[in-house]
Amino acid sequence: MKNTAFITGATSGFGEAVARKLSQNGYKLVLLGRRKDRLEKLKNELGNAYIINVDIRDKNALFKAIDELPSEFRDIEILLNNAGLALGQERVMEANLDDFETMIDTNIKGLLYATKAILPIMSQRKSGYIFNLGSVAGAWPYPGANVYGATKAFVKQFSLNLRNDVKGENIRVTEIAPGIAKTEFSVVRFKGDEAKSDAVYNSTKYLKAEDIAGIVLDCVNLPKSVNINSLEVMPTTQSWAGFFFEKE
Ligand code: NDP
Ligand code: 8X3
Repeated sequence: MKNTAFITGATSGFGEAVARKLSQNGYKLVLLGRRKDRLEKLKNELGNAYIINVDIRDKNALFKAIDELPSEFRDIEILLNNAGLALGQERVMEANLDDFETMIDTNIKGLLYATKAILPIMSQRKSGYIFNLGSVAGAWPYPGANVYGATKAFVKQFSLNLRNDVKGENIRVTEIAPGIAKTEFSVVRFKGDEAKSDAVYNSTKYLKAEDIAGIVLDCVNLPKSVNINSLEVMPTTQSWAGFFFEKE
């Protein structure tokens, strides 16, 4: 049995797929998310897993849970900082300020809390691999991505800066920035509006969560002397729309 992989946002999408992939490859799992029923179902299916049923925005609960990890799950080798969301796609003028705060609190602050709580364990072990889920939206602007894209730009730059801080610690850091991928992402973004969510994926190809899980495993299996800093990945059918010019 290998060491432990700690996965935030393990109840669906990328997190769930990475949990399955790493479990199949012999890793023990710590599964974090808010939907307890899903965490329990996954744990029962995969075995050798420990559940942390907290909201990642709850700093105290998160630190306490990590502090109280059973000894057999404290050998954390992989951290997948994945819990995150977009809410809405309106212009800043029409968008909801609470949604902005939720994205900032989850995508930025939640990721920081998990990193800060788990890094000392990796430093002590002098071994680890941190994956941070960014997005193409962190590098490429598109209408309505305003705050979501900005949170992912934070993830990109924080990941690069973190590499400086872990010098000498034998800890790898990779930002994975996916393009369009069919998960629960759009249902969440459009607050349960299935028609709007389906329209995102209609008549086009998209990444599957398993594609990202495969990439995570490929990175993990690279020689420990190799660090992929940033990895932007799109379906072959996705590219850029170009600049927009207002015409007089
Ligand atoms: P999903 O909606 O399928 O999964 C999101 C996961 O994050 C869920 O497990 C959810 O669990 C968890 N989560 C959200 N908020 C919280 C919270 N406050 N506390 C704890 N867990 C939370 O989407 P994806 O799998 O697509 O998204 C995963 C990551 O990938 C996100 O960071 C997203 O921004 C990013 N991404 C997604 C892309 C896409 O097109 N799908 C493309 C690029 C990046 P629960 O609700 O049970 O708490
Ligand atoms: C999710 C991908 O293009 O919807 O981060 O922002 S996108």
